[in-house]
Amino acid sequence: KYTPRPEHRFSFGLWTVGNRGRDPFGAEVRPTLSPVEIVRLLAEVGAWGVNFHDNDLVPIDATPQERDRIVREFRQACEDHGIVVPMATVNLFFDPVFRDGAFTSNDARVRAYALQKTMRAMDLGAELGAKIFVLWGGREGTETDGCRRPDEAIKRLRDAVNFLCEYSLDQGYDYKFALEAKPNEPRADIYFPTTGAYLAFIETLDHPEMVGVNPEVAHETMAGLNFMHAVAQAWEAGKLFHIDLNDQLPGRYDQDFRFGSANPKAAFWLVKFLEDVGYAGPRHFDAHAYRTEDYEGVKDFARGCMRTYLILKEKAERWNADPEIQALLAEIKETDGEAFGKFSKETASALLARQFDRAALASKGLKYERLDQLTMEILLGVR
Ligand code: GLT
Ligand code: MN
Ligand code: MN
Ligand code: MN
Repeated sequence: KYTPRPEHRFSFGLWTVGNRGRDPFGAEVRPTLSPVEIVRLLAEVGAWGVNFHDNDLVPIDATPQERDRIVREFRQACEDHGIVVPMATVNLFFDPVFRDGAFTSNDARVRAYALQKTMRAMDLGAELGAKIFVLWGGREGTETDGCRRPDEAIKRLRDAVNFLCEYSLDQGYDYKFALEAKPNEPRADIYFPTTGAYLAFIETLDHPEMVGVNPEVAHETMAGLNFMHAVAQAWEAGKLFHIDLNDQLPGRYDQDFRFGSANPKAAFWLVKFLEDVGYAGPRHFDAHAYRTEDYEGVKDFARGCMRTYLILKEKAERWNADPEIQALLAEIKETDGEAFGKFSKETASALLARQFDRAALASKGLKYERLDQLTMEILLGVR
């Protein structure tokens, strides 16, 4: 019953299950898996899709011949195992050339190289069927703000995204771009620290309809924010093009934990939101296994992400069908009639003349304690 199926649209990046457990204080603990081996692993655990950065698949120094062979073998593996490629992205953070940014670098040659690398990554993704292109500007930020004015960085990013939208149209790729925010790490401060910042930026682009967001649980949580609220704003704006699911405790380093493992209640509200509104895009797990694990443990990790999602989805159905919860919601809704309607001279003067019994309005208990306890009892498995 909690078995992942293709219609659940669960995807993983090559860099997630392929993560070798290196951290700033220690070396890799797991051997390299080739992209083909990763596809096999994903099929074994029941995933639907695989995503990649250009260099997760094709090394940065590969020859054109090597590139073609790698792509051929990868495509074959995907076909053999029934795995699709919903999303592709570009690595603009690992190579030292990007140490002070890619699209926002002060060096015009670095900005040009970043754009070239991204166009090639778009070619690669399109060749394998990707329709979503994620841009995460991990190095677009600062340690010292002496280096450039942040508004200059914003203009440079706008120029780059505008160029890439035109390239996608010109090539007939039909990409939707999804911008991914993060407040810090690896830079001390990254530009566009939150999903909301990107939502405002998108409206200033030449083709806002082609660009949305890719919110990540960990990133909004690192900023101390309510992730589900950010997702809801993106959804309401028609901009939830992709989502990165994982988990994170606030105030820590970038943890990328198994989905639902740090704050299952927040994960519940998130799953309930996505399912209630009918989000139809990929459920991408941008997370990795603990450094204590071998590849059997990596499978436990990947299965756990999907299983927790499906358990929480079932809990959301249970919540929606619970008579006591529904009775409480109906009671809350009773006081939720039309507030003021559309503006007209008449509605405004009627509103100005209306009398309110503030004390009465403020005196009724809202029963949210009961509502939340019932939620907890569903989550804790006694209801
Ligand atoms: C990196 C980062 C993620 C981004 C990936 C896409 S790479 O792992 O931590 O949040 O989604 O570039
Ligand atoms: Mn991340
Ligand atoms: Mn991410
Ligand atoms: Mn992370």
